[in-house]
Amino acid sequence: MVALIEKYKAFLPVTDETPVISLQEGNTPLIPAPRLSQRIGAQVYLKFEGANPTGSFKDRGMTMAVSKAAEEGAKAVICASTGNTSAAAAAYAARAGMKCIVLIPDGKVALGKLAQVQLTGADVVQIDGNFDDCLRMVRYLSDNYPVALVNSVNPFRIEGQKTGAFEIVDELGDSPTYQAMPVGNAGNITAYWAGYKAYKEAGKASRLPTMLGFQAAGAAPIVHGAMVEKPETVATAIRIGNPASWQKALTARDESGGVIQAVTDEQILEAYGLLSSEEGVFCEPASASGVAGALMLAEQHFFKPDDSVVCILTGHGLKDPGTAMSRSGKEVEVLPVDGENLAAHLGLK
Ligand code: AN7
Repeated sequence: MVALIEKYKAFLPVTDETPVISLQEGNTPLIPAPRLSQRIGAQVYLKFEGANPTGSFKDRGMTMAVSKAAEEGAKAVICASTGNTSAAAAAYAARAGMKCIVLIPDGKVALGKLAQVQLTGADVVQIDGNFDDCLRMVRYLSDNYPVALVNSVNPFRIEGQKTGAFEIVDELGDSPTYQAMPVGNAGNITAYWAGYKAYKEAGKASRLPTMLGFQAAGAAPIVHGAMVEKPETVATAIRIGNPASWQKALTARDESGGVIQAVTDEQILEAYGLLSSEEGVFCEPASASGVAGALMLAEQHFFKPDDSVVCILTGHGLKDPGTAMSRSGKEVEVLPVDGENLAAHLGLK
């Protein structure tokens, strides 16, 4: 195994002097999805970013951001987060021997993410506000105190996240026709678009994909063209009302001839369930919003049978056990140790 930074060195702003802080991130599976392909009427692949070391795509950006912070001599990093950024920052900071400070919105971070961060010993503070308030605070603190900001406003984060696009092209042999993904703070759509463009320029891809971004209906500032004061969605990872990379997301959309649309919580949960029950792939709710969006577009006969559609599943399902339990709507029963009774109960006889 080779660190992401080493593998894609030629496309990243690193030198031989850059210390590589790596957890062997990247190289995530691109899983063909036959049942979804049938539903959508195109060739659907799932880029399962949950397979990264901290369980989300954030590791791609964080290996870069923390390596560059180490190169610059930083002793501490700070981030605002809906959960996944903090899990990645805390892990890579631990690896680098740096202090990590995390600001999270009050009560809205999924349990798995909080558990990960807590065990690293990072300084975690809940803010009496939402993600956007947290981001304002970490900008203030990093502007005024000696601590490196590792949110995606840090350009090295975007650089690292471009590698997701590189891997897809390396595996498919070219860019897919479409890429569908969730949009929160809009760093990832910005990064993927930059990655595809860089690869095309280098002659590694012959074409660019059309970018399809999806926000949760209760947190869809880019779709509505207006900040959302109190964003709300079951997909807490993308509960963001004022995305930092707003303009860059519009550029990715417009240059690629794509769309950024809203999907409801019910559409997100429906796609989340289908991914699990029909494809055996367990992602977190926010990650399912790209698939929900592709399903919605398919209803309008948007895709052609030969189109390839890569859906980025940004985070692992284990990040948010609470939503999985409540969506299943089932209690696990306790029955006596009795073979015939079990057979009857399970419909085997
Ligand atoms: C699973 O962790 O913003 O549009 O603070 O965790 O690049 O923000 C997470 C975002 C999609 C949206 N899917 O990506 C954070 C945070 C998952 C996420 C997004 C996030 P961006």
